[in-house]
Amino acid sequence: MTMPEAEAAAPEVRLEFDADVAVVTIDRPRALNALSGDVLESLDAAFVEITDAAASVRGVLLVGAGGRAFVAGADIAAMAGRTPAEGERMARLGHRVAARIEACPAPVIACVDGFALGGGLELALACDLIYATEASSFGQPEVRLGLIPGFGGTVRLPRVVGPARAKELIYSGRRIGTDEAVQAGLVARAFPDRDALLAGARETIARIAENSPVAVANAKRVLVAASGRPTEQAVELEIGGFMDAFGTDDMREGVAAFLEKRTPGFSRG
Ligand code: CO8
Repeated sequence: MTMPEAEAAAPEVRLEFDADVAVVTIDRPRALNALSGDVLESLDAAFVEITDAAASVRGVLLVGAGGRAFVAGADIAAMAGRTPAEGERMARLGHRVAARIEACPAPVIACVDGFALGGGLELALACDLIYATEASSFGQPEVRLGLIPGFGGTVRLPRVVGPARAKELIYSGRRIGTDEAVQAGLVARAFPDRDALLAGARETIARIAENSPVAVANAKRVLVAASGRPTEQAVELEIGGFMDAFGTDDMREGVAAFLEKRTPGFSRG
């Protein structure tokens, strides 16, 4: 049966603005939201748009549609027969998306409900926080396909869970549940179901939104830039960000408000 025109054209990545929260939904449930080239390009475009609207966005939720998966990895069907040069292009596109997420001034929460595997886990690792439902699962199964992680798994996973656990996960390709992912520090908070997950993520963004958007963006910039660097370089980056804070109206306002025992009126970013 031919798909109706409108259904065939339904976007596989949706960006919605709900007050000061941006929601990015990967909606390709028939392939468990696997990352095709089109999905990655659309994610890239969505994060460019969010960054352009930075002044009115206090947080971003990244979710997978369909109730079974956040993202089950890169699109395996699309990888068959690819050359090394095509593999490189694919990995670079994935890394461009990760860089956009890290460059987005507002914190991004990966809301995992279901599978976060391969490129799906790597996408979540590029976000600031991973929240998950209790029934979710995580893994880097690339070696089972003769591949290796190509979208940051060898870089960000060891930083988050430590090299030993990252090696064990990457070499074995085994999947872990949310409990183990929380213990490993991969998942920041677990929730009983999807509704609680989304409510919890929104609550965190509301809490963040009480603070100076300039300071939150400054902290994110330093955290991202310092990650994985030697201590002396990381410390210099922190000093630079701390120094920058002294040049902001929000710092004057925040300190004045504390001293005057009132609620600060921060800028809109
Ligand atoms: N790519 C394409 N299609 C997929 C993918 C995928 N990664 N995962 C699932 N699907 C499809 C299945 O083919 C199936 O389609 P169909 O109904 O047409 O046969 C549909 O989704 C449902 O999947 P299953 O029938 O397999 O569902 P199960 O409940 O039996 O199993 C699993 C769910 C365990 C998640 C299973 O689908 C699975 O193992 N999927 C593959 C997971 C995986 O290996 N991911 C890693 C991929 S490689 C990768 O991510 C490399 C990262 C490098 C990125 C570089 C830049 C982006």
